Amino acid sequence: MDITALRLEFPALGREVNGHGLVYLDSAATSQKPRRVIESLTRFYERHNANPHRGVHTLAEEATAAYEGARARVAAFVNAPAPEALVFTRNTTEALNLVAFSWAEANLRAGDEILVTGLEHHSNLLPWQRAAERSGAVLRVLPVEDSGALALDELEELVGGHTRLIAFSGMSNVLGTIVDPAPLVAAARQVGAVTVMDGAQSVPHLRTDFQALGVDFLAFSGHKMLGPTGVGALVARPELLEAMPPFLLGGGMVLDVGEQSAKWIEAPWKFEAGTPAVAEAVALGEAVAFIENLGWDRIQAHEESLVRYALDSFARMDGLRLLGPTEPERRGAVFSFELLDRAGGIVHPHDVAGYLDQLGVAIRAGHHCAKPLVRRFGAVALCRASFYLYNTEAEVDLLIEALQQTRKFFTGA
Ligand code: C6P
Repeated sequence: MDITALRLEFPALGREVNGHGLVYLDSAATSQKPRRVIESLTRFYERHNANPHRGVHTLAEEATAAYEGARARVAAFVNAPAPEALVFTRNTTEALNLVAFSWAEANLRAGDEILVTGLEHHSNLLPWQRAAERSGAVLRVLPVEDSGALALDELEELVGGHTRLIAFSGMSNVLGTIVDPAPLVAAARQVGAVTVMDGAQSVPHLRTDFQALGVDFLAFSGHKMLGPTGVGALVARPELLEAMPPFLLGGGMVLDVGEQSAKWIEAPWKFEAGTPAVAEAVALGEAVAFIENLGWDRIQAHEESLVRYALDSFARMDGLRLLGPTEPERRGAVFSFELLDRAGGIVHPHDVAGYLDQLGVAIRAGHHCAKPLVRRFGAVALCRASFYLYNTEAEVDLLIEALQQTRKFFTGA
């Protein structure tokens, strides 16, 4: 992959920050966008802007065709069974809430059980806490081992006749752990439970085949995979979507409305009440075309070699505690760590991130919206560097140099 040429397609990567060329290592929070995606937003607003599914004039027809074309493109990208199996949402969070409200309202009863894992982002935990509260169901948690892997040997004990739903993320946004859905899907099938996969971190980095995975629901966000903010997706088995009541109610999702009652249109449109993020959906279609043109084999090979290189580099650095799997094949390019002083104390992650920013290096610091997981590893906050297809080994070197300088500044080490 010609990374130098590729990087030129991302205008933001050419920026200077505090007198240094930007080293952007925060793609797990949101990725940068290629010019092709940015231009597709402008093109839509300049030429085709209208409200889809609500008009017969030319621009309205064009907007509808562009929006539905984007649905077909994004659905094919994850091998959904049909375009109609994909509901456009604002992001992963909204997609997961949709399931936790709509599916749960129709299916969960007191005494039922929901299983989540200890790796979850708040977006795949809080909606299930609420669903449990509302229905009287019990929320159980599959623990995480010290290695960052799920404690799968506890699955048999935690999944039983009362389990109705298993929710898990495809890749941890903190530890980088890649989760194999197969044992979770198999356990759910044995007891007739449904599975919900949070693909916020996995879909941008790993080829994803919804049908081959065998999950029932898959959620992801456009903005973490080169697309714009404000659009994401829920992919689901069509028969589940058909049986679920709508989550939000309003314009664009009704067959008929009386003063006291209403009837819905079919899925996915019954879940898309109100004017959708049309330009953003179209731009997400451009983002997936960009990824497909690059090719998954090349993208994954590049990221795998970055993971190996970064793991070696972190291992050679003094005073750094890295969390998550140490085997490169079991993790993505998301690295959470602590910088230690000579007495084994911790340099506060916000100090580290602030100092790195002075050197042009953008990382994230904090609890990464996964407080129970961060606490599980004895921390309240962590530094996190996350890489994507446009990052280079030279940027790993720049990060390590900048971290050494940071450690020296704060600890004298
Ligand atoms: N994680 C991060 O810096 P939204 O915000 O809805 O697009 O995605 C939510 C979400 C859900 N699951 C996982 C595993 C995630 O990593 C995220 C978003 C960002 O780690 C922002 S907190």
